[in-house]
Amino acid sequence: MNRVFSGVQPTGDIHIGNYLGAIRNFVKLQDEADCFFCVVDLHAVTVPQDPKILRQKTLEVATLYFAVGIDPQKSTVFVQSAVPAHAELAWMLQCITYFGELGRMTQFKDKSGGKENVSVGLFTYPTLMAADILLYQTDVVPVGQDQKQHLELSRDLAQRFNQRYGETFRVPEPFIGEIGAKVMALDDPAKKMSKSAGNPNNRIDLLDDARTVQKKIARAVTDSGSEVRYAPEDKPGIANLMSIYSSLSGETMVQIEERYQGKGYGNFKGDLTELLNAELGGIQSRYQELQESGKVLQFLEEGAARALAVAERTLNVVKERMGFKYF
Ligand code: ATP
Ligand code: LTN
Repeated sequence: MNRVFSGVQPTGDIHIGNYLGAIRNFVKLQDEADCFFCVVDLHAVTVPQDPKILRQKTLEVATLYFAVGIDPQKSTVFVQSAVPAHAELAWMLQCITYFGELGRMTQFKDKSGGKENVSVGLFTYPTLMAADILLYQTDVVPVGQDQKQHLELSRDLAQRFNQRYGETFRVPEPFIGEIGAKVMALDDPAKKMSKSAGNPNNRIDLLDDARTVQKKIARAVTDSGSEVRYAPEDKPGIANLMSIYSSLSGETMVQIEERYQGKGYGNFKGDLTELLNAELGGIQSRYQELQESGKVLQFLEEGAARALAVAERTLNVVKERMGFKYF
């Protein structure tokens, strides 16, 4: 059985980009693979965090994992900081990661650009991500398009380590869906939908209520004209909304174009709002139930124990290979 690993940071609010690009694929994969899904709180502290809010957000992401349909019986769901092997392997991998390699990471350039006092952790962030993945001898990593470069680094580090110290890590493959892999911002279709963007109107959060969704979609940037036509170059705003529509309804772009022929943007936006609210409504009621059940911490504790056992196995081999094994 294939091993799957992925992670989401407990920063900001989880939005439909995270859902359609990554988390929804987690749910599909759990029936065919041995899945590990992590809330990567060590990654979150690469930029300043309030400890109380970090803890609250970590539990929120974990609860959302279960609310979207990740089953704690089928998948191992855990918090990264509960498994010390992640930080330990990250150090070892940092020592085979080149400065130049990390300097080329576009996410680092975007997130550090124009800022003073950028942490070293933000720079080495992709190496910690490689440690997450390699510890579990992962075959497949479901992520959005923006993580492709980080995945390449994970593959390079696995191969480099194997060459220097002998076969130790499986070399992971990315799994990037065709539709939804890059959901763009509602207020600016040239940028990706993002948790850390200042304007909350850039995104639809999984926990947004129906009225907020309606307002955000009504305000979403469209293009001149009124034709619902898929033309990412000429009409990036409407193309982005059509991608979201298609991800939710399963219809192709041609089918959507036919359905809205002669009907204009207003009609299309109304139906998209309904589709979104139907999907989010189900997630939100399961979220509520999970919160009330008080079971999330227990699931996470069981998950951490399972993850720890697998991670320790790999870490022991790494230590042996590197000359760190004495007893
Ligand atoms: P930030 O924008 O603050 O960096 P983020 O929204 O990218 O945060 P992450 O926790 O970094 O959130 O990402 C979680 C998962 O969601 C990753 O697999 C990432 O590739 C995916 N993802 C993030 N944004 C999008 C998007 N706009 N479209 C599709 N997938 C996305
Ligand atoms: N960097 C990722 C989050 C992440 C991740 C991982 C994803 C951390 N570790 C391991 C897949 C596998 C992001 O979405 N920004």
